Amino acid sequence: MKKHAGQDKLAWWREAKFGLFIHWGLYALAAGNWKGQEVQSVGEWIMKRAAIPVREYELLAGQFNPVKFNAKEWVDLAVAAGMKYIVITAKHHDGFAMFRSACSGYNIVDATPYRRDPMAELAEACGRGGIKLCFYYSHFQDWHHPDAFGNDWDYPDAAGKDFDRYIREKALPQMRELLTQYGPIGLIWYDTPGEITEEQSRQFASVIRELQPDCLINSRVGHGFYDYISTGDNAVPARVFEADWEIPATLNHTWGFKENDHNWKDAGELIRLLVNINGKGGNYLLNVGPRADGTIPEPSVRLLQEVGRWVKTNGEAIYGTIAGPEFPYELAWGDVTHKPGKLFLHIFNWRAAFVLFGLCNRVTRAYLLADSNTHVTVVQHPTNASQAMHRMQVYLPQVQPDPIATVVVLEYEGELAVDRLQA
Ligand code: JFZ
Repeated sequence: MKKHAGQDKLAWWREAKFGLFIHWGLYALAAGNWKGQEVQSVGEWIMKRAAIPVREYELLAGQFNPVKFNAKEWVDLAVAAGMKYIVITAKHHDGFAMFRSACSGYNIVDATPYRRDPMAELAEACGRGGIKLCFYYSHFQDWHHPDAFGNDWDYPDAAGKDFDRYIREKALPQMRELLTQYGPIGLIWYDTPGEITEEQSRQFASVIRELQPDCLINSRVGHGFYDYISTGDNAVPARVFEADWEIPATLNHTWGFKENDHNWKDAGELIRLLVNINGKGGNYLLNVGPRADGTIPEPSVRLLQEVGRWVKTNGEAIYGTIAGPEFPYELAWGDVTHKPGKLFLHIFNWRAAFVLFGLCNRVTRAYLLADSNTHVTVVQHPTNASQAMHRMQVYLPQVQPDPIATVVVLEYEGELAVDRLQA
């Protein structure tokens, strides 16, 4: 249950609909392999899955030198994709801070030959590019700290752990650093709350409320201290979900870079997901896993650019859309997004004509979003004795204008009303 009433501060996030997730840390050096063996897990979990001792994993820091990292290129890619915010792993479960941290020497500035703070550079580039910078912070799991949760191979004595000491000495001080060193932060993305207590979750929320009251908090903070809901990873709600929600999702199977993960989705699939998620009321937070040298794998770059080309043309049907409606029958031709006064029909499976059941409102104008001169004919049939439901015939050009998805705009009168199936 949500305990903070999010009002206007959610406005930018509701408008955004599409964000870039970045999982980047020491695990990118391992790239999914340990001692010549591929480790069967997502890349950022390699330390735990291979039970790598802290003293051994720490050695990665000495080799981490992302000399090709260029904050502007990453931000430009997010902009090209049509994304409005970036959420980057400031600290993942491995406990390594990818930012300047005075309270733990286990950070990119003090422990690597790179000696620079990529978060400062990203904050600057995001400011210029009009992108909201946001941080992922693993608050419950920290496999490096002896008192935190998750590392039972170096620190097997669960009873001897003092989780509050970890919170006091590392987690909350680092949250203060993240909330004071980089200007305004759009949101904090906490993760895997596990057995965290209500009081501990409250502390992780309070530090944000105190230092940056406009900064949003995702539901993985635990115990309801959130502004919006994170769904399961890659888990798309089956139906329209009238809430503020966001889905974290991958382009392949891993979050952190894995050199052998070539399970790329294609651009059409990603655009379908974006439209489907937005249509159900959610934001799509789509991940890239940069390499240890600071470059983003080429397939990820290409996919995001392809998606972005489509979003650029069809952005009106993405940004600021709201949940629903649900029509009485499945839409064999595609999917729908919605704004008050406008329905956007995304035609993925082209046909020159189809019937949309259930729309009660009178349509005043119908056209293609990419080309408002292309008129679309609609013929509406209200209910009568032989027809229990409103029905509308839609006539499209013979040839599909956009090979991925063509958007038909239906401008309608009044409050949206849709028939339901009746028993
Ligand atoms: C977590 C992390 O453990 C993972 O490494 C990655 O950062 C991902 C975004 O989040 O993994 C989860 C957390 C929650 C669910 C699944 C994976 N879940 O609720 O389905």
